[in-house]
Amino acid sequence: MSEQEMTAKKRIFSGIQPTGVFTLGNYIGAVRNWGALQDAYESIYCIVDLHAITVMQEPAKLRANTMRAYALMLACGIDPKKSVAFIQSHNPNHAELSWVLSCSTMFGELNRMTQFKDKSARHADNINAGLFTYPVLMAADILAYNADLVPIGADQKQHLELARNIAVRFNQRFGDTFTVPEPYMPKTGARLMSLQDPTKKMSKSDENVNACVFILDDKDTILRKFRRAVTDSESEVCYREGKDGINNLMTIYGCVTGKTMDEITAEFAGKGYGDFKTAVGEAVADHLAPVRSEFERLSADKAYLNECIAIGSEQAYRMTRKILSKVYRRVGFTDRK
Ligand code: AQP
Repeated sequence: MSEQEMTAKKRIFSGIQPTGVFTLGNYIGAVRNWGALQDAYESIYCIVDLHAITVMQEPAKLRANTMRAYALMLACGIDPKKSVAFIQSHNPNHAELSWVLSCSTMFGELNRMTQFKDKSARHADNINAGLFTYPVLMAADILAYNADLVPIGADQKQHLELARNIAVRFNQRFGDTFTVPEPYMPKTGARLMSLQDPTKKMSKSDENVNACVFILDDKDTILRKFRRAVTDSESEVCYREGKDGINNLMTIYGCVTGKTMDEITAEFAGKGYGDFKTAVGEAVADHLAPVRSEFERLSADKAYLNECIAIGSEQAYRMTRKILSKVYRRVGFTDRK
């Protein structure tokens, strides 16, 4: 892409944690849209390993998971020739900007974040300061690129709102510096729910493996997980309040087939939940099959992956250095000679 073409386009930024194989929720809520948006936007996507260590990680496993997440990101459709695709810790500007922004973020704001409350309840033995300041680092990730748009699932909406507030506050105090980013959420599938507890979001770190479909699961596993999905004691496939399990399965089926809720209801009229669950499993497995085979192909080519990571990290560093220098001047730091 030429320099001119790049600057004419709006900028998009998003990231995903290497805390495990991506779930169907991560894929439908976020990563699938990244690929779809990369022609229309100047796109920057990264594996956010700095965020991952806010919960306990085993170092060797984190390293392997980060490489796997990078390969998965490409397998989901991110083309490193069209997008800047890199690993967050390879660009130190994220962490540097995060410190400056943390001094423009109020304790009370961070204390209201629901993800902090959820994660500190789940990791009561490790409520570290990084878990608390996670949203500031996320703001730095986005603002360091002056991104216009951030594709996210619904669970990240509150964090994005905070990033916007931080940008506005900084701009008011120090003069126009940051673009105030907008969220980009899919119309359906912004919040896929656990298959075992449909009142909880589907999460890759869920201890119950039957709660999520991972995008590398084989067909039999996918079918089994959907057959075991928790539903209700009725038998009618229709989208209605109180039918959380069926609503979630209908959303998933709609996202992978493009069918509307009315079409799905008509298709399964008079059929039981068993038939419906099998159909959802089949449709998801078929939808994910090309991602799985592309992942296998890419994983066998470590040299290619390492080259893409190196190029992406260098591009990301260059894009953010200018903004960081501007921030340093604005807050009153002396020039580095
Ligand atoms: N269930 C979901 N439905 C729709 N979108 C989702 N996302 C996550 N879960 C769902 C979106 O995926 C992107 C990447 O998420 P992340 O890895 O940065 O962190 P997360 O939101 O905390 O996702 P997980 O899977 O729940 O990770 P763990 O278990 O490690 O905390 C984000 O855009 C997110 O909105």
